[in-house]
Amino acid sequence: MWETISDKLKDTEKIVFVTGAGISQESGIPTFRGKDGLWRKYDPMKLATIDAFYEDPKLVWEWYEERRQNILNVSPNPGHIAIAELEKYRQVSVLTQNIDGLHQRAGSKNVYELHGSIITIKCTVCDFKNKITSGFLQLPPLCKCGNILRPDVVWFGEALPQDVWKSAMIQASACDIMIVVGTSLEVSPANLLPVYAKQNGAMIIEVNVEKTHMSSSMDLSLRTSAAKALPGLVDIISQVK
Ligand code: BJW
Ligand code: ZN
Repeated sequence: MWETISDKLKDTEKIVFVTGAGISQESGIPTFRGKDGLWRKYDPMKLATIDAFYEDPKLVWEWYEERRQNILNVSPNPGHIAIAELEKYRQVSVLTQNIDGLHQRAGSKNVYELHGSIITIKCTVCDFKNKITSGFLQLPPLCKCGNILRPDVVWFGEALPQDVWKSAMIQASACDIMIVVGTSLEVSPANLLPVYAKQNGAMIIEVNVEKTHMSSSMDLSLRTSAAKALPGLVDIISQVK
């Protein structure tokens, strides 16, 4: 199998990774859907919409604070590290739906956070936006303008940050290979990125422990975990030329 891949990987310069919760699962961060997924335990409509936030900002903040603490206590795994390593050999961009910052902590430079970041806050009213540097004395925290601060993440029904989304579409449409890692591809518009890549003739490889509804459109599906598959895959890509 590796021989077939390496043959196809010759002459590929621009590599785009599209990543989802599955890549951070082996770091100890739960995914959303599937067996131990967050949405099995919690109702997304009560935690991940702006209406839910205004209904009970303290509850939503407590949930994000608990997740933020967990995220700060875990480390990037060999999957994140392999992607960062590939930057030494190829032009690499990471289009991630994750808000955990683990790609950046692994050393990746070109990371586009499609759904925002759990380590950033923004005001619900004014333009204030900043990194969270410590815990909060009260939840919900308040902005200097007196209004409620919120996590800088994208909830259901909200638009993705337009500059990030525009760049992501450009990267997806211009890559030679797209490697789709650990995402169910259930959530739009991020799940359009492989479609843009395919339309522009890129080879698409999926790394996922389970089949997704787009698996049949992939050029190759590696049915294994990100931390197991990516170091080997990246090794092959960096060696062929
Ligand atoms: C492994 C592994 C291992 C496990 N190794 N693999 C009907 C009603 C209302 C809305 C809609 C609707 N129909 C469509 C919509 C749009 C909606 C949507 O797509 N909903 C679907 C669920 C149906 N999308 C939106 O609302 C988006 N906005 C939008 O469309 O705006 C339109 C607009 C335009 C202009 C103006 C205004 C509006 C926004 C989507 C935001 C998603 N937000 C969340 C929460 C972010 C913050 C937070 O983390 O709390 O983002 S939801 C959640 O899902 C999170 C994720 O980023 C996202 C994707 O999940 P992901 O990463 O794919 O994770 P999983 O769990 O689904 O999959 C994990 C995969 O990994 C699995 O396949 C496993 O097998 C695999 N895996 N371990 C490799 N070790
Ligand atoms: Zn404000």
